[in-house]
Amino acid sequence: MKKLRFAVLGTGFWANYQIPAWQELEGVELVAVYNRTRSKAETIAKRFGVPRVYDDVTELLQQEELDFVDIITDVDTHPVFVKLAAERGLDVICQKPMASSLNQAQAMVDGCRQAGVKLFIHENFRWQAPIRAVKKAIDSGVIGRPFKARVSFCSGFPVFENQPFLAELEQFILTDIGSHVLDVCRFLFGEAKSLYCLAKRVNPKIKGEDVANVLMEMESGLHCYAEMSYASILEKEAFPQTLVLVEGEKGSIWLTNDFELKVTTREGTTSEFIKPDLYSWVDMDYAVVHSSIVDCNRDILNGLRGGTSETTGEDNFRTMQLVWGSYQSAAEGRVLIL
Ligand code: 89Y
Repeated sequence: MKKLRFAVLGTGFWANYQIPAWQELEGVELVAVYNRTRSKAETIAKRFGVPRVYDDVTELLQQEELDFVDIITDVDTHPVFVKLAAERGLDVICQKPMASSLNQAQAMVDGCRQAGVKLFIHENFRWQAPIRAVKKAIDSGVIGRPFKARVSFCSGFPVFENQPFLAELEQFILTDIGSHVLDVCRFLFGEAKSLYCLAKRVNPKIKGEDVANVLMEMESGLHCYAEMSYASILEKEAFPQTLVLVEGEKGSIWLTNDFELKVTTREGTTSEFIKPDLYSWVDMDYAVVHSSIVDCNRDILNGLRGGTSETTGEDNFRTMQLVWGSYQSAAEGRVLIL
């Protein structure tokens, strides 16, 4: 099978993991990297054996013969890079969060559709092994029909040390973590029909909100509480785990700290540990996220090759509606009917 040739745009923190995750897969070839600071692109190219380096995106797109681009830049540049790639007829993968407004996200989806190219969003949390195990347990029917759930990402991890620009975002936790957590809610429980959000900033040194609580009624009737915080000093620091409690008519499923998955019915509780694959290149602080990048990329590669993929632009737009709907609900202090 012909290898798909691609370029990576953006060589910051996440490129250090997305590139080796691609290198775990057959059938793709990374031929060039771009960064506006050339030396950063050179460092990454050297580390991962990438043949060519650019500090001008247009020049890269003119010079290289590509099948797709993987955009791993900060959110502000997503619309412009997606547009440039789509205009050249290239399929596009774009890092989450898709865009810094719902209008921009809509324009990206529409633009790619009109250009006849595929758009995928690199949304990896739903690909984490423990989250997949929760989904499998729900689908097995062991707890019966789920009626209530809590999906939590609450941490005191010094996230601004690795990703300093996060402290500068006017809209922080709902875009950065909400885009993951609300996507996990959709993956596990389907679409939401209403939501109510409360948000606040606790850390005075950052610009945006670092606490958000979103209560949704899903189309199935399930009540889903998504809580996220980077101001939580807890007995057990869980970063970067998403903890999930699902209650059903016949029992409950609890994904708790250290990847422990417990299933409780009237007969008692069973427990197993769903650990992520530990590739040599993962940063142990982020292991469960970094490992899931391989599975996310594999699924997108299937989509690029003409099969299906879960995290298309259209699908992720629905997650974006929850993110931006949460801001609207918090600002207006009301339940939003979706
Ligand atoms: O940017 C975020 C992400 O995608 O996963 C965790 C993170 O690095 C910090 O919140």
